[in-house]
Amino acid sequence: MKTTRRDFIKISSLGAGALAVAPSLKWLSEKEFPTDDTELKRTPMVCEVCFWKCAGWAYTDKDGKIRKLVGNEEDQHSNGRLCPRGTGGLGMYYDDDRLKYPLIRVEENGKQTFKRVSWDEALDFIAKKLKAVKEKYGPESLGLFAHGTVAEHFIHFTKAFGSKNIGEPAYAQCMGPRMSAFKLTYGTPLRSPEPLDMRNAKCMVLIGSHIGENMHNGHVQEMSQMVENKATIITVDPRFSTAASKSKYWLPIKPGTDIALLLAWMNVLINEKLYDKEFVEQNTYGFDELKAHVQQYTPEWAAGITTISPDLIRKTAYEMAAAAPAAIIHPGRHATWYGDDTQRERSIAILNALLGNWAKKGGIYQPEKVHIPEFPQEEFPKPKWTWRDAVDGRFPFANTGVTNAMIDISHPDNKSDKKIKAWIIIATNIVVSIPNKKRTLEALNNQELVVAIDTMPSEITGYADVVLPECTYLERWDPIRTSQHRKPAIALRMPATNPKWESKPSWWMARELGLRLGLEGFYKWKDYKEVIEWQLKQLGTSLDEMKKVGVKTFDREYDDIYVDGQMEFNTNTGKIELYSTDLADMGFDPLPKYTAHDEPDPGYYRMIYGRVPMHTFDRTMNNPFLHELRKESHIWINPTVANEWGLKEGQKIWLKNQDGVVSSFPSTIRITERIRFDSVFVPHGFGASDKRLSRAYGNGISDSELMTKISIDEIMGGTGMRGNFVTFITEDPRKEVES
Ligand code: MGD
Ligand code: SF4
Repeated sequence: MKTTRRDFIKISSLGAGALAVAPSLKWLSEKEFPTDDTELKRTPMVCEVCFWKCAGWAYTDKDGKIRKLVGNEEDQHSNGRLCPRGTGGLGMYYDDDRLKYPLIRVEENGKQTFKRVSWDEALDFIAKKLKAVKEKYGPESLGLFAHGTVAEHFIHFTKAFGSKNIGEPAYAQCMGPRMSAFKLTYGTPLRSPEPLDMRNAKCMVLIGSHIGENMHNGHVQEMSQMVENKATIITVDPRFSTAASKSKYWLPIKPGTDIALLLAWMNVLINEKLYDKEFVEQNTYGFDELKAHVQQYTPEWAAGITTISPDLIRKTAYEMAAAAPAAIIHPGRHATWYGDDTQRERSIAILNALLGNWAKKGGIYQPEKVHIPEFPQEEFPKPKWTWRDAVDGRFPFANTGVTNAMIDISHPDNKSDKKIKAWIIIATNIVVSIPNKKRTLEALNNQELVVAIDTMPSEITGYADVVLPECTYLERWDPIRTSQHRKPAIALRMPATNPKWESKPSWWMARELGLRLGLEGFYKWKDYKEVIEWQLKQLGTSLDEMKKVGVKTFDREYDDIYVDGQMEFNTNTGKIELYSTDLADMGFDPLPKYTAHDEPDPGYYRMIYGRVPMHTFDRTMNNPFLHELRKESHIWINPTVANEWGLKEGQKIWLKNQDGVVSSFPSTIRITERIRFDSVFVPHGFGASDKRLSRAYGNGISDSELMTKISIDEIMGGTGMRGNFVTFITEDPRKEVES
């Protein structure tokens, strides 16, 4: 099979119409919006606008039009209230830019374009290509990139096909270091939603985690409760974030030096005997080694590195100690910063242990979740190799597939016989979410088949051979939501209305492909609803009941949400490993150390990035309602820097990074004391480059584009992205090129 370079198809003839027609918001007018809920039918839903997965209700009118989305009162994730993004989620359904039909890349008059095809044509094409790839390279040569709930349908398909090469940016570009660090320290990765007993906490440290801007619904609510309770919040951030504005202490740390601060806090707690002695004696391993190790990391030493005064370091350590065990160092979520991220997360894990907050009220509680029984099927075949066998022993503590390792295995410079040769990409925009787009595209062009399954024509679809339009979460069945919480619970997502245009749910696509590839044994059902009905029955409930309640909460199996005394941990020593025996065995530092990171050249500033409350990554940027709330990114610049450069509030500028990469689009600047002089803040998700996204296209600077320097965390494979530096360009750089 020949692989050709895939030109990015910016706009197909099919998409052209959508460019001109922005969806009407008129239907939201008061006159049209029924105020009497009795006219509306309600259907249980689980929000997919972000990973928090709040459960709620979709209200539909007699014409099948979805009118509003609200939270389910019984749901622990939302407590009956959706966040603004969740409420605006129906914009995803109404977006006229949505993918409407299956598309196949063809060449016409020497130019690549997409041709509208039938579902049969698209699926037959994919099945034929997958068969050929399997025969030539083996089933393991299929790689899956996935994100969100729908990932499950194609994980099932990929395993049935015979491959376990499955990766999610939600791991190696997000919370992977945290999961690995907690697994190494406590024997369990801290999963989502993070079991933090914030509503009972007396003190919380947010270190690079900006609750309020990252809008993790349940946590935002619990943090509000903390503010009401007058609990002490300590925010460590180079930026005065919304969370910082609600905090007693803001520590404007020099970016990249967080480990130094964490080590100095350990030094104070240990040397001033403020740690929980009894807890540490009963439950931890390696305290003496830790004590000796942190002697060098005094607050005075850390002050020179972090720019936080020794007094403030001590004072904040005393605050934590006074509140312990009802004190939490929040482990954060997007943790892939500088390449030593597992060690930073280990420092956080260790500090929590010194506060003795594991399984304590106001600390980290013990969650429970419902185990959903598997629908009867054949056993998955055992692959001959996985990505782990192809990376020469790197990333030994990765808990799951490492996307960037999969890209390496897919790349033309991979000389081993273990190769990925076909990609399925579902619900993840990997050219934006995985840094180093150039390498991703080189690997993509080395594939014999690239399939993108999305609801929107996001950038990645422009590089696919086949684009399959998925209907939104409001139009389909999906796996029953089960996630850990104070009480185990399940929630139902079912269609509130029919799929628009020719979009289909991914369970249907996966099954249809499976049947074409002889995988009937893994699809012993016709409709996913059957699977859900069967599972609900095993759990002692029914579809009828779930349609009425949406969320069903069960009693806990164990009465151990909080535990006193000695506990057993799933580590080599059975204890919380302050000193990690696993890391020592594999030649990594068993105790976290501070390492200095590169500094910017004069005239350059560290690019830090983060969230805005009304958007989730880039997935919501084209949503007509959320776009109305926040259209453009604003680059935060300190007034001293702005003066030096003669920059004015509201001016549009371009950014150039240390490798000479210039942003495709400009952004408006915001001059504010709320950011340090050595950093520039770029909100993530803006600056879409696909014109088919008629609202999101070109609206600001894409942080991803400027991330050409990546620091790999060898412990688990995460891609540190905060080592990039930027400078300012005030004149349109394209004009210079044109003239
Ligand atoms: P999203 O941008 O939310 O996630 O990055 P991604 O995995 O790319 O969504 C990706 C795609 O899902 C969109 O194209 C959207 O249209 C599609 N989609 C939405 N709903 C559905 C659906 O129901 N079905 C299908 N098939 N598709 C759907 C997230 C990742 O990015 C994460 S988790 C983090 S924490 C990192 N954050 C980050 C950052 O802050 N900056 C930079 N530069 N990169 C980052 N990468 C990581
Ligand atoms: Fe939806 Fe908001 Fe909940 Fe995320 S936090 S699942 S966007 S309601």
